[in-house]
Amino acid sequence: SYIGAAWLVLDEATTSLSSFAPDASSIVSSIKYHAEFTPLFSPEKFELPQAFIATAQTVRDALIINWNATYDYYEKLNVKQAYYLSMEFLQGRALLNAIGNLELTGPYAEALSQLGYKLENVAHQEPDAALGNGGLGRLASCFLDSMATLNYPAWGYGLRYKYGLFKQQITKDGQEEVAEDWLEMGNPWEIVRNDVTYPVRFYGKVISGSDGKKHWVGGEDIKAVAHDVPIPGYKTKTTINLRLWSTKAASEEFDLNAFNSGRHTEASEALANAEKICYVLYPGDDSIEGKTLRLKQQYTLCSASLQDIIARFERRSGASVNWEEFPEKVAVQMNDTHPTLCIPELMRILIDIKGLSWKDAWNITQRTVAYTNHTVLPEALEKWSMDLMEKLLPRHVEIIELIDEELVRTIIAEYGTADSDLLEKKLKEMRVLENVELPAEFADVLVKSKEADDISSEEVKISGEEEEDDDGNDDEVVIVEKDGTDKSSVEKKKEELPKPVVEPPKLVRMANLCVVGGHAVNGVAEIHSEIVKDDVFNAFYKLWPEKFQNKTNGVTPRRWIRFCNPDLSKIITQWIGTEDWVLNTEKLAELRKFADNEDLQKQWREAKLNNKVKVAALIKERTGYSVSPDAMFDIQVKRIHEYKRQLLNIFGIKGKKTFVPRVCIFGGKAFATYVQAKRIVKFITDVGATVNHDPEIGDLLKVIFVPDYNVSVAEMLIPASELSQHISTAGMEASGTSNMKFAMNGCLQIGTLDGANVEIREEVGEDNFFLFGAKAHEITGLRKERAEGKFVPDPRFEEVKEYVRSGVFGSYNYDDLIGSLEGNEGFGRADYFLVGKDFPSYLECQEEVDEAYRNQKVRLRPIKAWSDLTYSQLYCYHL
Ligand code: HBZ
Repeated sequence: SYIGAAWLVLDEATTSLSSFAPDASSIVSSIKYHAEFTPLFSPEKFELPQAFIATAQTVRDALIINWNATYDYYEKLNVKQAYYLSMEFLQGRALLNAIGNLELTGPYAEALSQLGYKLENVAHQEPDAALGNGGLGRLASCFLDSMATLNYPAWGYGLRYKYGLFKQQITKDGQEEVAEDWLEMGNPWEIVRNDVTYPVRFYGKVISGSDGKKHWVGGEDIKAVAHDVPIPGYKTKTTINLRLWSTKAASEEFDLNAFNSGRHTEASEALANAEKICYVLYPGDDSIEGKTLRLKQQYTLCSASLQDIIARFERRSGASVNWEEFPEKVAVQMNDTHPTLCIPELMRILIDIKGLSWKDAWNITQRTVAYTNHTVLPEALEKWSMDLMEKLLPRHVEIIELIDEELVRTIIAEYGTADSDLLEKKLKEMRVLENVELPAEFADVLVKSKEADDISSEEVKISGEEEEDDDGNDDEVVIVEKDGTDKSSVEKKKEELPKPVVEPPKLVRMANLCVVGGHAVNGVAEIHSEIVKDDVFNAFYKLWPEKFQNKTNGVTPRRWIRFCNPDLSKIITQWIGTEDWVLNTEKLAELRKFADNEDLQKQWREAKLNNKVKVAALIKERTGYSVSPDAMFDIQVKRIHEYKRQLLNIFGIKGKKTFVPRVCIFGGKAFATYVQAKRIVKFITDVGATVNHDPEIGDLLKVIFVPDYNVSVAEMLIPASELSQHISTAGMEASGTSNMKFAMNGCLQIGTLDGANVEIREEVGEDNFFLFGAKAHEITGLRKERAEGKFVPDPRFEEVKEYVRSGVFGSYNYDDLIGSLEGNEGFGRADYFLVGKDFPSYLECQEEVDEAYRNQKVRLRPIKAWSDLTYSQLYCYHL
């Protein structure tokens, strides 16, 4: 390890920082003070929205005391700091979490009641900070909570998007997206740092100076402005920082002359251009403008954060800056490939600005940077067009070309030139640049590999994009975008037109750059990390096995049990006899000895029922449907994606023969341009609309789609869950994190052997995990079998499809949805995710679930379902 003892766990922080323990009456005074003197609304009114803002401002005061003290402490000790760079932080609400971590929930509840309000109602005023899509973003937020709680000197860096993840509305046409203006009422948590700004440059050109240095000149400069969000740890004074950048025009961009002569829009164009970089979380990037904007976002995050980190390092170094020591003071963790530009940016700053040699800069960069992978789908690994990158970031492309060149040298040194086929294969697999000719110096040795390169055009797609359909119709073909989000686009095939000869696009493979440029690569669950080594990055693993690690995901037990499920938390604390489990989830195992205790079982069921009653009210409010809290609450909430197989779940409801009363709850957002995912949403809501009104079915079955699933909705649903579904095609889900949250809340799971399900099953025991489906190592063979026409679908699967086709669920044409589950490789998606294959074993497994639910007393011992996958074990990068 490069890290050694430079990492400090600041235990001392818990004792050396100042204390802040106000009582209810002083909280009342400060709420009144903020309502009057720092209002974001009219100070004359004090209704719920004002109560929330003023309350949050008082909490922020408390956080600022600890936040400043924590920072001073790091500064004094000049500790090594970890920086988690992420394009996404899915924070959710902050109020209850903050006062919970500060152990001030009681006094705050009391203070608000003196002012005539219930804490819960005030807390519900807060909009979710949804600066993320799903698991990856929520993980970043959980990680910050855990780092603060464990007293690790760490910071998060991200972007302050004006609009978070869209609000999902369900209409008769399915999902509709509406802008989420989460900042509409102001953000009481952030500290706007007009004193912390950095220039960020785009475009321009590179010139070689007479000093032998490269200079990146011209182009356009914008300014990144820091917004700090204090992140408190639990039962510690450590309060770390989440620094989010917004963008502004560099000073003096406002053209007063243009404005005065009436050209108002033109005058402020530069301002608007700069600000729009941080407008939306994930700009649609089907257009070149959208792609440019996304790349600008990524570079803004990397450039501003690194300038800030470097400035801090220089300041703490005092008079003598020793760059060799940089990796002893700084760890940069890249959350997926989105912050990959950190690598060329750090190189650029070290070489062009600080004057270091390439060799020294490369050594420092590699020792500083590490990469977490969150996906194994090859087509989901980000690739950027070199043409676009060359225009936007010309100096970075030069650096990337040199990194690629060094890598080519390493590969040649490793594999020699004797076996040219092998060498070619390795180069093709490992190079950072794709479809780019090798530099001239390698031409002699590699004539053959060059030829192979010319014909290579690895299209990034899941299904046969250009293949002929069976029926020759002008069918839609779904293509998964190359950067791998769930935003497949739909393209009409243009048949009969002669195909123009197109040069394959020159691309930068960001994941390869991460593996080459960093010292550690981690997967997010055991099985995933194995796939990373054996498959996705196998060539790199063979070259540098020491770089590859596993860090199974985790979740913060504060937000995900202690605060979201107070009833259950009380029971746990009562039986274990201490609340230590909130910090050390291993302790939950102690509950197991009381598993069969009648009193505990009774208390447990009551707490669950209480939570179910609350969810029934939520469902009524959001959908108008009434559900019975006595039925089994069966939940699948996650982004809508074909690989997560919401279709298997909804088809399975029809396929099953026996039935215990169930409320089947779905929730999740489909990426705005992912047509197939949106069809799935429409289908689920159509099934609900039919089933839920059928008097013969009554309380035996309800199918609910909870609109606008987000962190706050998850905090309500998870405590009320009895069965949760984690049913992705094996090998596809990197880890999953909601599976852990459900397990922690005493919910049983049905799932495949995928992601962290594998570890959860080991933990909770086979009896408490309903396992079905093909295993990861079988998937390739099964797809091949299918392509060869050898797959014979189960009649029950055929029956369900027929039923859907018959039009019972309304007039919408479901041919495209069902088409995706049919055929062999020659037709559409050919059930790429093997819904049909796993259908029979899923049904059988669901029968077992029903059986277990019926005999609840014997089989459902929720205590056994606790996960003690501890957070500390999960997330200590580099320790
Ligand atoms: O990251 C998720 C994985 O699907 C899930 O299995 C894992 O538990 C979680 C945390 O490790 N991945 C994502 O959420 N990915 C994205 O949201 C994403 C966003 C932008 C992209 C690509 C992926 O360009």
